[in-house]
Amino acid sequence: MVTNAQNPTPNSSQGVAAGTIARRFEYKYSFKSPYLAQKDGTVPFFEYSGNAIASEESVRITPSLRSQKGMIWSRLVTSFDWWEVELQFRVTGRGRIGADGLAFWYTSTKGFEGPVFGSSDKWNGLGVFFDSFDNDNKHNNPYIMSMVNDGTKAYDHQKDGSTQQLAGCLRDFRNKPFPVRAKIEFFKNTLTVMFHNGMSNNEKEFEMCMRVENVVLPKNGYFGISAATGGLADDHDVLKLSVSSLRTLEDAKKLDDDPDSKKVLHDFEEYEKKLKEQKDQWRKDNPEEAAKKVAEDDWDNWFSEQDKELQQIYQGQSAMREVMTDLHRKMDEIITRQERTLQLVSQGKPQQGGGGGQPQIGVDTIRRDEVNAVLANQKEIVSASRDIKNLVSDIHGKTGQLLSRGTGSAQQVAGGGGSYQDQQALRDIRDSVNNLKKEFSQTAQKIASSPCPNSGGCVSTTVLVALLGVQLFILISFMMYRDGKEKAAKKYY
Ligand SMILES: [Ca+2]
Ligand SMILES: [Ca+2]
Repeated sequence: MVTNAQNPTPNSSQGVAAGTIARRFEYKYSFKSPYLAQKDGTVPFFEYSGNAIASEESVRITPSLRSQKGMIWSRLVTSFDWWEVELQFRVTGRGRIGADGLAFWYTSTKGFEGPVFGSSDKWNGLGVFFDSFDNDNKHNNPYIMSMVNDGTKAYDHQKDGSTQQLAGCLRDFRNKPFPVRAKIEFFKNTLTVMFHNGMSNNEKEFEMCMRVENVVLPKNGYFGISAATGGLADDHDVLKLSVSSLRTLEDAKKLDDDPDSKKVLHDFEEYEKKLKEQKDQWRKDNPEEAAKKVAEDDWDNWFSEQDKELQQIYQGQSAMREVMTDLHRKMDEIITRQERTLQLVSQGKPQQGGGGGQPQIGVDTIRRDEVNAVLANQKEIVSASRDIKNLVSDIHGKTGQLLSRGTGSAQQVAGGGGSYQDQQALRDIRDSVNNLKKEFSQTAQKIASSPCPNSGGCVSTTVLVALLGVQLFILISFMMYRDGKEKAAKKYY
């Protein structure tokens, strides 16, 4: 939908301070599922080539066959300076390792078929690469990186562009239960890439991948997505490319008064109407598929019956994550408060008054009992994290058992489903995760209610880091378990 220029979005997870920018959806540079492609296979305002195929659901940039290349480019060159792009895609393959990867482009001219993730080299502008295959054997793929080129540099494939990158982050984007997402924002020469790992469909779970200042890109350009496969192959499916132009509030106001802008809005409404008519017609023609589509929108239907336990684990993880984010925010608040207090204390340094030798301290002093309270609180948190540690090693042990049993009993248990013991162990893991969740919320509450008036005594960042580590650990344990199970399952094919 159109976000009107005068309504800045309250999204605070963005790189640029919220409330100071206005977004406007640019439909002529965007596509999204469902009803992405028209009946004749065209995608409005876009052109695709190579091995790319567009359907109502997505644009398959490459199918999972060897040596494929595909791309899709916006037909129009941009007419705005700053923008934000939300990209939603899936990279799926049967192997533990896939190739080659997917690239997002903003370049002064459209790319053509070439060696850089399906598109041409020596581009002028920005490339954000989702690089699946580890060419330089540094064990650091899948990797997300950005590279700016002025039209002279050749991408160093053998080194995964490691010496040419602007910035990057190590994130796995293959074979996720939900589509992964990236928000690529370019505002006032600052490039920000946020990434959503597709472990849930929770909008809030974007995390920072990179933020680079003083980035210079061509003033006008084309948006494109390309992908390639090599000896190994993945399906590269793009479900959504949503472009919004960004403006300062002042510029947005100016635009609002512009009669041309009103026309754009009117055109968009017309376009939306036409699209809706097409959708209604499609629903009438395909009532069964339409019903299926409604069902797919429901979270529950994303998982099969056997995967219900998995779903619970995902949901548990998601809830834990939210608590952690909350904790993090509270820690930030506490740190700010501490800094302020510190300042106050240093301003109110002992003054040698004429009366006695009694030093006067600023208004906000620390009393002994407060210090004691803080210390006690900290001790409690440390013991809580010790409990969490024990729980995690417990989970680890169970996962190990499960793994060995998974490979051992695979011969008897046909094609997945899992034995009774597997289910029991899974249930144990789930219970442990739930316990952990409870612990986290308790810890969060404790921190929130803690009297934390002054410097020195508060929860150290080490505790927070430890908590984050624990979270990571569970994820890894779970992955190990899942991989083990997958391996066992593969023996039947
Ligand atoms: Ca690579
Ligand atoms: Ca690499």
